[in-house]
Amino acid sequence: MRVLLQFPGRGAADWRDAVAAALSEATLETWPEVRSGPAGARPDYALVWKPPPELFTAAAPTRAVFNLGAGVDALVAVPTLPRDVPVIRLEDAGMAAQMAEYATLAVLAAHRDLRAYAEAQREGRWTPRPRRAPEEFGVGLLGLGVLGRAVAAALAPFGFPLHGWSRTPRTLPGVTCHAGAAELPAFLARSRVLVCLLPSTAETRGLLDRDRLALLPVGAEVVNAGRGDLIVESDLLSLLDDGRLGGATLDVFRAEPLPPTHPFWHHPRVTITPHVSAVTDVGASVAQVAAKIRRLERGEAVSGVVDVARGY
Ligand code: NDP
Ligand code: OXD
Repeated sequence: MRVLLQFPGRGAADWRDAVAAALSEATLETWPEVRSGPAGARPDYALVWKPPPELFTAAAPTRAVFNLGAGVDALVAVPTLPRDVPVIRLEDAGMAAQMAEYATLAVLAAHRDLRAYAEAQREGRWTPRPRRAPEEFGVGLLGLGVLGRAVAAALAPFGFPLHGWSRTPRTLPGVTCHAGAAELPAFLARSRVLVCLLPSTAETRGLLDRDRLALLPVGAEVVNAGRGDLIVESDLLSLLDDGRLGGATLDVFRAEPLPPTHPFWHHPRVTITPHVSAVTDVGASVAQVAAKIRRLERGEAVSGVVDVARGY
């Protein structure tokens, strides 16, 4: 079995070592090194993260493409992506627990008014604020996939009314589920904190524009850990500036790294993290990919197969 691994930047050696150990029976090649070797057989499997188009032109896999991340927006945008083999993404692989922590941190900070207390501290003001009952503080989960469901489970003990929104109707214990465009306004109106965990697709890009963000309760907090292009950034900024929205906790951005001159950097109501809400765990990811390759080799079905036309 031939496996081609491509992982850009820091961490490439860790991936190579982990794949070599987990799939010791495979002949492992790496991109771009494989390009300068003798032209050989096509790989059976390609394990990639944001691959360049030339990779599939030079070495299209015959069995499957594995995306070394949960979101496949960068991969499905590659024009040379083979259409005759399945594209398989990471499911959880150590990310769900991290995302649950990140979202819980942001929701609790919003519920306990930490932004207002930080401002009071900067001004040397001792200003207690009234307690807010959790049962009156709705939390909206935009996306009820692997990560959205983990966040729902983590938030359950705190007593916030939980609302969820997905493309297809879902049933989740303790979550009032909404689905489709028609149910989005009612969902947004109940979301005192909105946690965005949608993939970036043709349908979701720019979803959170001024009109939709304005449906959130006054003072709402927006938490985005899905993809930056779900939000129209200028609309978010103007709603923060005029006080319609209370704050934003942002892990993902249209341009990453966030450009130094971007107004988010110094906005008093914006908290920034550099796309670290759920980092890829090399060991868990490679173990998942290796297990799926073995299933495919036995002719068995695997989960996490991406609908490329749908975009996730
Ligand atoms: P899943 O595919 O498991 O879940 C996606 C969810 O989004 C599903 O509930 C799906 O609905 C819903 N959805 C998709 N399109 C629409 C739409 N048009 N309207 C309404 N709902 C929609 O993905 P994961 O939970 O594993 O990951 C979600 C995203 O999180 C990734 O795509 C990635 O962009 C991001 N991510 C960010 C990380 C970070 O560090 N910031 C780390 C990992 C992932 P349905 O249930 O009906 O299919
Ligand atoms: C992912 C990510 O999609 O790290 O896995 O954002």
